[in-house]
Amino acid sequence: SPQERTFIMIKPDGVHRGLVADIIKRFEAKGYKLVGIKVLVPSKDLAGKHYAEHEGKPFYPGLVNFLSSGAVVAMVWEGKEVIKTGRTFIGATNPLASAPGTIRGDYGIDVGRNIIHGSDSVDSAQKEIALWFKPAELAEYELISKKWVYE
Ligand code: DAT
Ligand code: MG
Repeated sequence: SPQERTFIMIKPDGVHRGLVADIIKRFEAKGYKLVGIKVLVPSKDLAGKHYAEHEGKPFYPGLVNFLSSGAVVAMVWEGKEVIKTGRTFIGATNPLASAPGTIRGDYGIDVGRNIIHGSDSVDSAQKEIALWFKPAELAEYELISKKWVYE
C-alpha cells in the first residue's frame, strides 16, 4: 500500500551505545514520516509477546530477558514500502553477515546484540504496532516535505 507503517525498535544495546539519533536520521533523511515514538523498559510479558513467534527456540528466554533488561526506543514510521526499506536499512539478523552501510552491518557483531528490530511483513507490522502503541499515541499529520519526496 502507498502509505504503509512499520514498527521499528532500538533495543537496549542500541540505546546504551548511543545509536538512537543515527538510526532515526536514516529513516528521517530517506523521507519517511515518524508517527509514534517512546522510550520504555519493556516488561518481560511485553517482550515475550513481541517475540512470541520464537517461543520454544533455544534463544527465546535470553532474547526476552535481553529486550526487557533496559530502555528501548519504540517507533512507528510511515511511507511507501517502509516495511521492506526498514528491513534493508537494518540488514541481516546476524550482524557479521550484514552488509556495511546497514545498521547491523555498521555497528554490530553478535546476533544477540543486533541493535534494532523492524517488522518483516504487513501482518507483523500491524500486530507489533497494536502491541506497543495505543491508537492515540500515533500522530495523524502530513509532512510539508511530502510533495518533495513523492511525485
Ligand atoms: P530479525 O530480528 O532479523 O527479524 P528473527 O526474527 O529471526 O530476526 O529473530 C529475532 C531476534 O532473535 C534476532 O534479532 C536476534 C535473536 N536471534 C535470532 N536468531 C538467533 C540465533 N540463532 N541465536 C541467538 N539469537 C537469535
Ligand atoms: Mg524478526
